[in-house]
Amino acid sequence: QALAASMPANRHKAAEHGRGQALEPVAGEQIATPDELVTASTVTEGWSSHKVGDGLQETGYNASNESLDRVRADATGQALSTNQGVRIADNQNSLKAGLRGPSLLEDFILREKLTHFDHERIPERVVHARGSGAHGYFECYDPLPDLTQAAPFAAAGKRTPVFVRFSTVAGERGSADTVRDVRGFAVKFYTEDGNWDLVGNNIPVFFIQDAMKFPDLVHALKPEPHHAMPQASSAHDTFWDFVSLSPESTHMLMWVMSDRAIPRSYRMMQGFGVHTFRLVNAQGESRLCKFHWTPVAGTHSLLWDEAVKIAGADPDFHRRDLWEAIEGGLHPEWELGLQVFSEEEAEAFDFDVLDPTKLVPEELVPVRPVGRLVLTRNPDNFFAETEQVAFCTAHIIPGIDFTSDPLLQGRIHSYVDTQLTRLGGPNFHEIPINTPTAQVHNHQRDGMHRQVIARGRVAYEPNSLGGGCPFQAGRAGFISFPEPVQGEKLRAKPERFAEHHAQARLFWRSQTLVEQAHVVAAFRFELSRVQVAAVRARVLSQLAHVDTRLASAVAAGLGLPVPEPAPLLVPAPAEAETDPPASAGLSLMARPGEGSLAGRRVALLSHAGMDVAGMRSVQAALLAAGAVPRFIGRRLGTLEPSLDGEALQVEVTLEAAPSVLWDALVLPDGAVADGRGLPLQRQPELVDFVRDQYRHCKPLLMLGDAAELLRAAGVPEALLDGDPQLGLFRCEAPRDPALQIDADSVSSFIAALA
Ligand code: HDE
Repeated sequence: QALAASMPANRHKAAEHGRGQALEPVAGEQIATPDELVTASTVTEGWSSHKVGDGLQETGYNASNESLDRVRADATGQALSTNQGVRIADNQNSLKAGLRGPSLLEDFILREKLTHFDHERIPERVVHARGSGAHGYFECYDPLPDLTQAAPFAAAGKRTPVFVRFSTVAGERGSADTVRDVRGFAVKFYTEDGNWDLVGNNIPVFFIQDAMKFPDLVHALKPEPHHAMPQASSAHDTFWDFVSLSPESTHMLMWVMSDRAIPRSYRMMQGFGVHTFRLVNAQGESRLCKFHWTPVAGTHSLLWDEAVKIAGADPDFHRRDLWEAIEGGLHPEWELGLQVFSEEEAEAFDFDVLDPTKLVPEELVPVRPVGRLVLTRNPDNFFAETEQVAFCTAHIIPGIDFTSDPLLQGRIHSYVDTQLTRLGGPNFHEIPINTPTAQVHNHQRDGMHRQVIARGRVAYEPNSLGGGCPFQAGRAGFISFPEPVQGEKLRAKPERFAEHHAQARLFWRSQTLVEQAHVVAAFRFELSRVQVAAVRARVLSQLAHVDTRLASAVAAGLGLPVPEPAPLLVPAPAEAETDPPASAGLSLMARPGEGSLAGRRVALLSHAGMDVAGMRSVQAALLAAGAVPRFIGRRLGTLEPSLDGEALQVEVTLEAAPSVLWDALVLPDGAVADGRGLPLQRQPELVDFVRDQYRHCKPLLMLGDAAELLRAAGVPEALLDGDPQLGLFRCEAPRDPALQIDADSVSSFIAALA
């Protein structure tokens, strides 16, 4: 013990087994692991929620972070060492024979360093390679024991730690965030009954109905194999060839061509479990269920022109937004809602709930709010956490079960399988981010990168030599819902899977005119990139089943006539039977959110000669509302003020942060020319900035006369003095010595931005 205390400890080893024990384990004695500290009661007790009660602190106990503490390394105050713990004297020079001599093979320090470096990369995910993650918790509003025994829903106020990863699908690991694509929304719940992964997307339906087609879909979507283009884009022949020959994709295409596929932020998009899942209560009774995540910040998207430009200006736009929000304490939040229904109710729907190209309209089954997800902490290390996290649809816990959705059934296999290659073997569950907070004991042994040192001679069950341990948990363990199954072995689909257009039409009809215009523009853009004319025509023949106005608007943009609708496998059902006129929740506009400015970026244009005090009062109002106002100008550094003598530091330049990176713009009073006397309207970068703000419909606040600059930016004459309806505000108070800013204009501007 005395020796142990005097030795420099490797905190990983020491923390795992206790310092003395690590050096001198007692034979045959069970060693308490930190996991034993995490029991149901420590997770649940003392963390009631302000939603259900007493208004408590935001960041709670997070058991997943606690278990990661075992392996968190901090080099502060430490010497460099090799992986064997040998201190390194010189990290600048390799070992050579003489100053100019050849390097020596015996330089184990150089060789270890290069060898490790050579193997730093692991294969990227075959889909969803580009992603960003964060830690947080799920908090239940009300217990749901009548529906499910799943641990996260056991008690009001109970918090379950989670790790969440958002992603794009098609692009490689280094591709841009703002491409048109589906977004992944994967949540790992570390429950006391084991890990539950809800691996969803931001769109509630999918392209295909059967796992058998997934490799074909992905091969068609990914860069074409001969020249490896295009990156992170579906706008090419092979994708549209495949989907035009797969009418089941039509509904999903409507969503992907909508603004859902270019979200403003991960914090501002919905998430869906997509498949119909099963909830099972302690009595073994089961109901069917769809999962919905709804952002408290509301659903907001970019415009296509913004998305394209942001991809160049800041390819990490969504990653940065999530990171900065969490660092800034603006913890992103979603509400979890369930649509719960019985098998009998499902039978009565005119679509099959096992078909993942169909959603359950909220008019049929309302969404019941059951809890909230809050992201409170950024990862310490991107690779160790966000890259190595392994989400698997097979990871479910008592209370949750699968249905026979043929897409889900394939996924249950695929996710575990893919980790074997990506993470290098069957022990990926031992990578800290994947380790459950629940105890893990079984007779699985060995394999690449095994971490656990399983003690004793018994690695089989039944056994008597190990006292029968670990033993079967019986009713305390996972029991599959005994769904009755019968039928012939066959490769086929139910007939209701053959109808592909009714819900695509429902989606179209549920969009506002603006959203419809964006859908048309997206189809036009994508299809104009397609080279083979027959593919374009075939897509139009599918759209003709959805809506004639849609089909002809897209066709007009391509200079094509609308072709005959594609032949149908089963006759289209009579419209009145299938088509509710619209489903309110399908429009992005249906969920404006709580009206907060949290994390919204506002450019405060700064020029020599401006009224600094006025700008500062707007800055204060924006900060108070949770926005991120920054002074932006042509050059960094101090500006010479003319009106009030206050010096101002420009924080960011027009070049570094072009217009598309901002949600709104404030133009100062008093700036008509820059320090060189050049009028603002003759500075092209400034004019472009204002033009894009205006074109992208961003709120604009003028603290004085900005007519010349706006005119140069192409703003129509009638709007030069502002138009609140269009989000253009002009402070009424003229430039005056007291520098009073008209508070009404500022608050209208803030309201418009929210
Ligand atoms: Fe995935 N999917 N997928 N997928 N998926 C993967 O797993 C797969 C599907 C989704 O942040 C892969 O670990 C098959 C639907 C997300 O790490 C892979 C089928 C939905 C993520 C895989 C589907 C998803 C993935 C690639 C059809 C929405 C990222 C790397 C049968 C409900 C998770 C990996 C993360 C990742 C297979 C269809 C969502 C290859 C075979 C439907 C969010 O295993």
